[in-house]
Amino acid sequence: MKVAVVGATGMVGEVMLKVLAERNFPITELIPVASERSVGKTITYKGTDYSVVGLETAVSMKPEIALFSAGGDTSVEWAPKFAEAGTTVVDNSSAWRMDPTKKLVVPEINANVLTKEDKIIANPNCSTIQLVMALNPLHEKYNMKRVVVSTYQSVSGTGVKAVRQLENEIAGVEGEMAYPYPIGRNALPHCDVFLDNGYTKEEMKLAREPQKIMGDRTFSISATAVRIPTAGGHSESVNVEFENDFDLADVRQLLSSTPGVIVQDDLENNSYPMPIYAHDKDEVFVGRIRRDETQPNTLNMWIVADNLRKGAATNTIQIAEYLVENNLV
Ligand code: A2P
Ligand code: 11C
Repeated sequence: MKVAVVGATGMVGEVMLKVLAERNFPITELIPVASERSVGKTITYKGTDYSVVGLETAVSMKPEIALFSAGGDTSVEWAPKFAEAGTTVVDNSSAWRMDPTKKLVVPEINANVLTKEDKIIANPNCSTIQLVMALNPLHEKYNMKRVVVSTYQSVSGTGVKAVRQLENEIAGVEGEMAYPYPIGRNALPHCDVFLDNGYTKEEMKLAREPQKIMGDRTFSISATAVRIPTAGGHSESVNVEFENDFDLADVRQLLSSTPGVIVQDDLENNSYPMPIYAHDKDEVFVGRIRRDETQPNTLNMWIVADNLRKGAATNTIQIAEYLVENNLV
């Protein structure tokens, strides 16, 4: 496969290259793509040097697959141009996710919706992916009615400028600010932009994307998204009310047997998911699984995953792997 990575010099793009190499994705030619500022820079992949090219050049090279993570504006403008040239685009931005003509995919849940005709495929938001990985098997058995989720999101979700802001604050040096306030020793109830309904765009992604991925609008999700000074992954406190009652041992068993999910829930040994352990891993970690004692059929749990891996690069590449394995490109 001739594969373009659009945004190859960015935070997610770099992880994409790492994950492609680790998983031995069948690449015959790699096309690293970035903005005009980076054209000519060298990217090393599996010991071979590749020159970064611009978008126009990349389209003309007609890759079979283009993995996009260069922001929504780049996706809106350029994904259709690649698609017209016959390339299948897997896009990590929010540009196409809620477009009814585009599929929104977490391979463990709904890869079977993909066909050869899908030329632009959307990768969900990072905090959505880890949430649905844990909710889907439980919903299939107990039928969810309502979910309340509060997130504790890593600065890496904002990008390199935010990671630098945190590093500068820790080092006590002045620098460019990615957020309107300090992030060290702080918590900002503000991820992405505020919308007219008083929620942030990130919170509305969490409310809407799961319904599309799981192909079900019978449940509702209410979200509060918070940025905290961590760098390794996103965490989520999740309260789920089901139609049917559940058995806690069965919940643990269901989650443990779900591919891509690891239950880490041994209180005697202080074992629970944390970003420092989820960092650099592809799995979604679930712990603190317990009954909500204030309401029937309701569960509390804590979900952690590396937002740049399963939340972005790994999920995108799993979609590409599915396309290749099923002759859809
Ligand atoms: P560049 O490094 O040349 O700016 P991050 O999210 O970590 O900031 O990374 C964004 C990625 O998207 C980078 O690889 C960046 O390239 C790329 N990018 C940003 N704007 C454009 C654009 N207009 N055209 C192509 N690539 C872009
Ligand atoms: C964050 N979820 O952590 C964001 C990053 O819609 O793909 C990814 C934004 C998106 O702030």
